[in-house]
Amino acid sequence: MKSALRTLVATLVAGLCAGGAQAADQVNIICSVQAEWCNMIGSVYARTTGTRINITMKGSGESLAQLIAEKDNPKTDIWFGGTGDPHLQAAEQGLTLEYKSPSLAQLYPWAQQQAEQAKYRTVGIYSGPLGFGYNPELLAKKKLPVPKSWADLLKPEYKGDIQVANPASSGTAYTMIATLVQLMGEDKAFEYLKVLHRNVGQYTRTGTGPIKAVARGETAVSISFVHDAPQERMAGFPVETVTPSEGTGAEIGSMSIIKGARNLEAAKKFYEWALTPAAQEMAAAAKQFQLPSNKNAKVDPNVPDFKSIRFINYDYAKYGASNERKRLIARWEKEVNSLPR
Ligand code: S7P
Repeated sequence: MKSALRTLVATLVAGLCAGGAQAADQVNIICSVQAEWCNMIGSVYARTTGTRINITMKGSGESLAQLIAEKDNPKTDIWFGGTGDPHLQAAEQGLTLEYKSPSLAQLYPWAQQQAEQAKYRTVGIYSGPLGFGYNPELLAKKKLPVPKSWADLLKPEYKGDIQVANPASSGTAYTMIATLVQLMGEDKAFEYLKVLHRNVGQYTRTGTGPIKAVARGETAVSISFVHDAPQERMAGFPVETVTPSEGTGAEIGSMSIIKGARNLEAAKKFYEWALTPAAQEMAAAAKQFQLPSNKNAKVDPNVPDFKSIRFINYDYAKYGASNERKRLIARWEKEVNSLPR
């Protein structure tokens, strides 16, 4: 792994030198992927370009809240990663800058479509399917079957054994609500969420919390992105994943330049670099297994096999719209989260 990283750094240095890249000042990044990936891109880019990289780590929902709070005096230049819906919402609210990358043609259609829908105020950098994480040892101990469908999660035997994040703070949990609404129709989805609520032991703040809890035996089942499991398995924890038989949604993890960025030119250089295959391959080097958006990036064998998953036709434009997102989260707070468990 170390020698692979050395080769990657050497390739990047060579590429940047050949392109005549100059050291820029600094880039302030809010990073919404996991810490290992944030740290790797930050330190590799800083070392190879001399740019000072300041990273703040936050989940997607919380990043959007920070950018709204900073609107009149932005302290952030780039928002890297996190579920696509809040990036679309930020675009719609004029928090992010229109920028049409010359590399767009190298990206998969879903990543280009994310950019077009946002009028080029964001771009897709990875994708990953929503599913369930489970701890096979804990399920066996509790004599519980592996849940295979959304319907299974409502069975009383899972009471208290399911974790999912709170959609008010988490883009992952919002992806779940939007997926269920598209799969079942809105009223049925809310009936579903009310019954699911009885089985939820804890709503976590961040989207990655539940699968970490599963891995550590704190809960048996989570609703999570399935690409977040291999890293836990590699650390020796017992965690498996499954995607629901009725169909599921996928995130388009995105990246945006902040409108009013104080380090705009440096931010654009970082943005271009982050779309290159070499930069995107760093996800797997940091044990993060989303599907990269650049068609030329190598796909690690741990990346979920999209062809074997039943996907809904997720309407990113509709569910990334500010009013829709706010309305669905408010409805969840009022009709679901207020109920006793
Ligand atoms: O890096 C793992 C991942 O699941 O976390 C991102 C996101 O920050 C989750 O945010 P929330 O805490 O708001 O749910 C995902 O985009 C990414 O795949």
